[in-house]
Amino acid sequence: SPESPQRIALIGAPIEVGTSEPGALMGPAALRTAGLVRTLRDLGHAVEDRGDLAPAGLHPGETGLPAVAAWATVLSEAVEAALDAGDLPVAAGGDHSLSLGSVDGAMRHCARVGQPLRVLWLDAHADFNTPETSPSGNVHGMPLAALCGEPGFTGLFRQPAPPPLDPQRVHLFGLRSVDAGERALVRARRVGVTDMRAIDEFGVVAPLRRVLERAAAEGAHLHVSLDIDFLDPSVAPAVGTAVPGGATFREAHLIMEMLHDCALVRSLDVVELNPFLDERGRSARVLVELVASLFGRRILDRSPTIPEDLPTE
Ligand code: 4U7
Ligand code: MN
Ligand code: MN
Ligand code: MN
Repeated sequence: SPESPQRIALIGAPIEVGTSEPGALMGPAALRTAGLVRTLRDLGHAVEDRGDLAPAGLHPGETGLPAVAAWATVLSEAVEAALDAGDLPVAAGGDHSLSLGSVDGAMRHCARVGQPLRVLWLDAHADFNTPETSPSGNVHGMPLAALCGEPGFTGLFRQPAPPPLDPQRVHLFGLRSVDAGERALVRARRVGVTDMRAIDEFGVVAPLRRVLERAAAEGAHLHVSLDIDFLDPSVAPAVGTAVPGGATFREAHLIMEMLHDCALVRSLDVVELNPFLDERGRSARVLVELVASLFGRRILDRSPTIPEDLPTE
């Protein structure tokens, strides 16, 4: 059992209006089938599966910004309510437009209790396109730009809306695919970035430690948004937008273990799993294993020891 059992609210958001590749709406079901709830309970947590959300009045097959806004609203309300009740919401997607709702909900909760919010975005992509810069028009490539108050997103959020997210409080981790327009925006807005080049050079530990130290220093609420394409596609093939050169299985686990140890994570998204593209449930299982590490699974029940008989200089 973990040092600190949590109350976890699992919120399914079978949303795929943000992508042109169908299949992501099966994500929550696949994560449940892979044992997400059981795994978290086995770690000693109290898990309440709230089932899948369904925006009222949204017709199946409805697309475009109104559909995205309907999802953002129900998810924002669910995440905010969970946080207000002291639960740790895990939003299971669904494509990454899901974060428009989950991060919005976290922003509202944090504004009310006066806690600073930081966002760790584990993703191959920056997801900082606007309708203007987007080469695809797919909203799952835009959530951070919308949350950070870039123009072109009117009508997306519940009103009255809190002030937009400060881009300097967002950290992109694992970045390796950026479009020309969003590249300029990421730089101009001074979004925090650890790209794959930096991970190749320094590993995941030093850059992540720096991010977590900043968050710890201000007692922040850390929201983690885990896009499955952060992982190398050889580890998790169930992705619509695969980019080679991603995080390895062990790099990803080490990140999750560090996130557990820092005890700052207060809300989580697990997004972009496309079970239609999976190989016998492999990617869904990898995601469940990663979430388990984030919630306290460790290889042994004690801290690692460095062998004493290591040769010394
Ligand atoms: B994901 C892309 F052009 N940048 O905007 C776009 F490469 O949530 C991909 O990170 C976005 O998976 C990927 O369409 C969105 C593209
Ligand atoms: Mn993404
Ligand atoms: Mn991505
Ligand atoms: Mn994707």
